[in-house]
Amino acid sequence: MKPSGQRNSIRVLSVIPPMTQLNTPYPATAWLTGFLRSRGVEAVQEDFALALARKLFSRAGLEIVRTCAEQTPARQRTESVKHFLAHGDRPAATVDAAVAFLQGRDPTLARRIGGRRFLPEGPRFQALEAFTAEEGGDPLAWAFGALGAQDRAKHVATLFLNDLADVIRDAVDGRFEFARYAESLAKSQPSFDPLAAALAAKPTRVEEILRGLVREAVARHKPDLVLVSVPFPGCVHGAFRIAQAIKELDPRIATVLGGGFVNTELRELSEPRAFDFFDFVTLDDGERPALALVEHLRGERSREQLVRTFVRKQGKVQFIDTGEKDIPFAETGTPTWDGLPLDRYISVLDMLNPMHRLWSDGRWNKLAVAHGCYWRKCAFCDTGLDSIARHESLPAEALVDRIEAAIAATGQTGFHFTDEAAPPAALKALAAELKRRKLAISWWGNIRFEKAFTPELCRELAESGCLAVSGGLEAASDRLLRLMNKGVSVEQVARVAKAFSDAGILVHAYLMYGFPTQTAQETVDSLEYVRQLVEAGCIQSGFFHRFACTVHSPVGRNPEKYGIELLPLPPSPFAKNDVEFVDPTGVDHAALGTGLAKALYNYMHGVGLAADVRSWFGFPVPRTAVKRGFIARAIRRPFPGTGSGGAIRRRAGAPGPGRG
Ligand code: B12
Ligand code: SF4
Repeated sequence: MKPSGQRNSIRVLSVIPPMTQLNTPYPATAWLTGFLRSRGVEAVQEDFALALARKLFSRAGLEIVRTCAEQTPARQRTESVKHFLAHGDRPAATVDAAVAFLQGRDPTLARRIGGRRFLPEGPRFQALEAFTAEEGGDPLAWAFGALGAQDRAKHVATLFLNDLADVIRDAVDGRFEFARYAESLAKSQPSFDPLAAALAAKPTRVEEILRGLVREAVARHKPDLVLVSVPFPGCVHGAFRIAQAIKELDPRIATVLGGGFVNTELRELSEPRAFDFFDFVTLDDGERPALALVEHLRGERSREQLVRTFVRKQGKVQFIDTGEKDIPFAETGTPTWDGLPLDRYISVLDMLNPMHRLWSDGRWNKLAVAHGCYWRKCAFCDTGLDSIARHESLPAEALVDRIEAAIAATGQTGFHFTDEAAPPAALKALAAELKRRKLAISWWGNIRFEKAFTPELCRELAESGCLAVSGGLEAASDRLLRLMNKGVSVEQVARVAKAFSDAGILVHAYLMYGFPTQTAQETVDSLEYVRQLVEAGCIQSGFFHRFACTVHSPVGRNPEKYGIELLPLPPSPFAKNDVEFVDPTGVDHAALGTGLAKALYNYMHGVGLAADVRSWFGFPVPRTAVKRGFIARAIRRPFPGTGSGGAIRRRAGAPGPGRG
């Protein structure tokens, strides 16, 4: 680190690097800024992901893109680039209007955009044509019906931005990509070499724009300490470019790296070159480590007294941790959105999956009902991480205080609870407190399909503003659910999901395939369960993820217990997370995955529900062993906890309700 000297007043700037979602700010800077302010620290924030997107998706931005596209040799021009150039001035002439529409600032443009004569169309629109034949010539009617003009236009404008993003990727910067939900992640980068090489290269035009934004922000805020948050692997490169730009401007500004990616993948960091960009790298919740850093820079704490922080000392990476306890969740303060341009976030509608839609469409205030997961036992999950393992609840009064403060600050009443699994007792208390204060909000988040979610509680949650819940049905097989210690059965999921659906709450199921020892028969059966769940109105949305073994999960720590053998990890001074394994079952999961995705996509649109599940795979698979009507019978049985509510009270605050 280049010492910044002792300063009494430390100004902290927290930043979100590109690319995160554009519809709403990623919450880390809001939480950290809110906390630091509550401790009297001068703290501000910037969202570079949004700022970069706004610069690029503008008339001026597209002029730059066009110059790069024209400079691309003709034979290297992709379809997207060719379309873009063929449209001449039209993309630049219409982009500001399309963005203003997606920001909700010009809703009357919906009819023109929805009419599909206004925005130029590139390859991304080809997917729509697949539906033309079925819908009598209107490819969007199947999704949005005759009405839904706003949604229809949102989808068209999103496809337009997707086309432009492809052009930027193909002609300007190969790394540029919208943040999207993916079935599985790109493998972690064990070596720092590719990142070091990319950072040593001349900045692309996209990176130049980012550097310009960094320069402006540093000039505006004059920070002493910059906290760079990296929630996902897709933000790593942007984060390092930001730190590089800061260090070039003023090496005395201390730079810190933290966030979900770091907490998950950099726990064993030993790569000294990372510290050419960052002075500090912290693990897990940021409140305590950031406060310690502020105190350090003020000269009130030595470097040896930092909390969960990697530093470089004499060329070697050293982990420093005084072992001080985290700030209790109830004392982390209320997030602040101050400084973020809340009316400029860009809602997109590119996935017609209803739950993914909530993730990328609309402005949601992000809070959590509790810290960590109260169950923390699932074998595939990173239960070794503090963000899951440390369960701490928050009294409903305190949560609703935060909700009220967020509404007052943002003027918006939509909430996404970012919990891994919000506890039923806490949600019940939340609903009661919202009712008591007569506070009208909308909210959604992750839950577990616990029996405690009785039809009665689901109705109370719906009344309190719950729009949607997502929860794990995972491999949808009772043998595998037991093996993975999920604590629910298929039957229980069906009944709880139905209770939510009957209350008018959208239900999304996280599904998994390729779990250790999963057979082709079990995969086919899981699809049959899913088919029946959709048919019976238990779930309206779902997504099949390919199982990935991580070093922090029970499977990664005890592979033999799950019948697999881990392949040795390459030496990894940098990121470490996924680990390859050999499953003696030898099933071709990749091939099965294609059929699962196709089937589920169609089911969510009410298509193909009557067909034999084997028909989705395109190659011979076993006939399902699941009885027809299994789910229909399960949901007819009386709900065990109906009307009691007592089961929930008994469990209040207790970790891990009993299994199934
Ligand atoms: C809610 C959630 C989602 C939601 C919403 C995401 C969003 N954009 O808002 C949805 C479901 C959409 C989602 C999607 C994905 N997610 Co997600 N998600 C979460 C979850 C459960 C909570 C995130 C959250 O909002 N937390 C609240 C904020 C405030 O916490 P935080 O960012 O961690 O910040 C705290 C600390 O990390 C620290 N901190 C943060 N930044 C900094 C910076 C500095 C300098 C310091 C000192 C401290 C610090 O302080 C903060 C306050 O304590 C986390 C797991 C978890 N429990 O954290 C996974 C997690 C972030 N997701 C993850 C992943 C992989 C994804 C996907 C890529 C999955 C996929 N297959 O597509 C996508 C990416 C989507 C995208 N690009 O936007 C991983 C990332 C791990 C990794 N390998 O990098 C996580 C960590 C889960 C995990 N362990 O596997 N996700
Ligand atoms: S319920 Fe969710 S967060 Fe909790 S251990 Fe299981 S998978 Fe992990």
